[in-house]
Amino acid sequence: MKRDAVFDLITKEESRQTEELQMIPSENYASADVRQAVGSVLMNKYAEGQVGKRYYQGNKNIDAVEDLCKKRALRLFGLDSKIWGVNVQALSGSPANLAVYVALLEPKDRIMSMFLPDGGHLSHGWHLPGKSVSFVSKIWEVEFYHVEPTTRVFDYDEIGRQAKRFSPKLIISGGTAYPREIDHKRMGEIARSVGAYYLADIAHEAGLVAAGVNHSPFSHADVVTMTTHKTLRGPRGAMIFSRRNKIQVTSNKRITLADAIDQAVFPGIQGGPHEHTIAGIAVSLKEASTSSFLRYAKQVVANAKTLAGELEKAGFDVVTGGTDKHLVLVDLRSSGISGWVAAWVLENAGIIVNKNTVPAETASPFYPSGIRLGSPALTTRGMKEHDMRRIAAWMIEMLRYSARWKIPDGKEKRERFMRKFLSEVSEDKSVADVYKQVRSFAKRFPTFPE
Ligand code: DSN
Repeated sequence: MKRDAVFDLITKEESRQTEELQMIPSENYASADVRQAVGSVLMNKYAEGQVGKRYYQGNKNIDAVEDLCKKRALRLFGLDSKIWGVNVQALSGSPANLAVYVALLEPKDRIMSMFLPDGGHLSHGWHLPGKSVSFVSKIWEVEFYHVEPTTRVFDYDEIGRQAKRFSPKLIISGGTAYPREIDHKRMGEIARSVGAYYLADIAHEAGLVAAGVNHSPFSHADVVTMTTHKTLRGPRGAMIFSRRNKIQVTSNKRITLADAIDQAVFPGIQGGPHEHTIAGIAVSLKEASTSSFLRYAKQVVANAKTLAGELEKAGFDVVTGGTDKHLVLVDLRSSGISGWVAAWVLENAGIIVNKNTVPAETASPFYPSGIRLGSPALTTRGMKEHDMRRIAAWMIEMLRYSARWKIPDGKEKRERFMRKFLSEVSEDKSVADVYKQVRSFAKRFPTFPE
């Protein structure tokens, strides 16, 4: 029988992931063990409910897997199970955050979160003036805090003053494109000073926090959410840590935050959990507790700092002048380059980054002014600082090449430009030359950790 076309496409994607440089900071390579767990027979089972309290029969092995995952999660982050609970059933980061809002807030309550172009996340209630983009902003009243315009880092005194004026019930930190560490101590103090809960969303930094390379939010937050597939290097999934030692009082009941979160995930917003994913998370949590993961996490930061340094030396505007973690944001406006153009030129050269909005963004999210890049996946392949310098040199060459392409105004002109640009870039000799070098370089590094 002819092989299903899907498997040919998977083989092609395996080659792409091997031959190109994956530099999207939220992506990584999961190990063969993680992938084996996720592809296992656990996917055949329904398991609504909690460990030991399921609605369907036949869950003794599933219970053991989920229990192991929860214990490993608490151990990895050094948490006492009397003080912290963890839910590992949320399907990914956005449902995890939604479950937190459902658990802690009443409709119309106020949320204060990071402004998206300053590095925030859609699921923190993104909306435009008069237009709700994330559904979260239809249910809850969301106000954003901003970076200080010159330094492009947060001014915590100003966030504190804003919290006093706005009086939110929930303050959220974290996002996708803020290259500096969040001061969780200050955020926790601000939240307590106005009687708000503090949610630290460490989706991006989870692996760095687990390894102790970035600061832990746990002493300062009421709830911590994270995805499991970015720096933590597991399968696509999420975990919600919340306090058992904090009681939530609603009109007719008193329950711990941890119980409120469990109920919000199921039956609040989800049905059966994906136990095959939970098994993959459990495997990755064990991997993340090893000394080799600690070395990995340190190298992720060293590599990202090298990339930032090289780009800055070449005259590019690296937002905040560097990074404390795994990601680098480059504002291309002063170089006269569009983020959309740069991302496509780099893709044609085998370097995969994403176009991104930047602080004080003036363009649309589809044609934004910056690019975002990072080191987690390259570091998994064993690359070090000298490799980053080589990659940065290719990037700089391609960014300089990108400067010749200017996106015109007007829909029709723009569509004509896009067709011409994509066709010419795919045939350009200098781009093809870099692609050839990148491909032979990338193939020297194994993609998936042993
Ligand atoms: N899409 C993720 C990222 O790239 O940062 C966040 O959800």
